[in-house]
Amino acid sequence: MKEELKSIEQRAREELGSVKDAKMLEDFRIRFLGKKGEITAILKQMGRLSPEERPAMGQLANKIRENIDSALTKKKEELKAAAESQRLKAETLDITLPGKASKIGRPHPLNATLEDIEEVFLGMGFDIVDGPEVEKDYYCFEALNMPKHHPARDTQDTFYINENVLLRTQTSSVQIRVMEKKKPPIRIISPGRVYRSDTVDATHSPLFHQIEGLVIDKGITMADLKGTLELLMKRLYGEEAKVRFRPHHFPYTEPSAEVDLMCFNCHGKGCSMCKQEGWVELLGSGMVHPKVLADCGIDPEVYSGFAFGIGLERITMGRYSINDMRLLYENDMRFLEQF
Ligand code: 2NL
Repeated sequence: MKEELKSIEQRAREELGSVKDAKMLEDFRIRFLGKKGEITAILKQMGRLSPEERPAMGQLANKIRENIDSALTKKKEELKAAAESQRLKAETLDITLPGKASKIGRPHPLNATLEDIEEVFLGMGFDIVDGPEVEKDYYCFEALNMPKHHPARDTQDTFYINENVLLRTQTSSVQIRVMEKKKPPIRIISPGRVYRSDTVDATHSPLFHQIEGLVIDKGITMADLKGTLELLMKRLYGEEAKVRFRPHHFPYTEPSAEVDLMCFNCHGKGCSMCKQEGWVELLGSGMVHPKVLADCGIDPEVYSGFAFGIGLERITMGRYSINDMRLLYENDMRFLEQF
């Protein structure tokens, strides 16, 4: 029996040497140390021994069980360490490999211009307001002194949903909604998408963007309009920017003026960039028509105000010397990465 135990220990040590993974180790444990294992089988035969022989044999069996068990524990740790170092080896970082450059985004030129304009007006205490793009014709035309049959309402120029609902052609509609609800003083800008039934070319798109502005209070004059827009242009184009106000006509303002910027290229002399004009048209503006105020419930005898409309695409194209509007919508990275 003693020899059998010794030979079990001998075999156990040999076999443990060829154990390669956790599964083999578990098989090994069951075979030698398990309830139906070899050591247990020997212990079951103890009954055959004389009472004097039993304690020594029992001790030896237990000793061998402990030896095998501690060899197994050691093997278990070795396997664990080997697996760990295998894992670390597989995960090794090659810090000499060139990194992947992370592409950092940037504002689209239209958004960059919009954000700059918003900042100037926020600095002057204006609120930024939003409104529906699908609009009633009342807010887009009627309330702006363009009654039915006004030429600006031609279906050639406007996308109608039905007789009374359309895609807004300017964001003045948002400002009418504010005037209806809020009493002066009012200082707002309303940026957003607007729609016209135009065919796409270098300077036209059926969807474009506008920023309208409106100031209503007691004692507002054309001087406030000029001061505000001059400041905007100096902030956008630099202190040396020169603007001029040229008489114009809009149904919703009286008097009305278009605002031109002196050509940066020729300083007013005329060149190919300004089509020999010396000046480039930037935006339309004027003093809000008394009828527009009255229709919104604002007494034109007490209050006056100015308004203006800026085409975001036009300002952006001028600012970055972009000669084709379509570039602003195509999302070609080769174009956008230049800004
Ligand atoms: C342009 C420039 C303009 C306005 C928009 C406006 C808004 C209200 C009342 C009066 Cl609520 N006017 N906006 C004023 C002048 C010009 O847009 O070139 N439009 C065709």
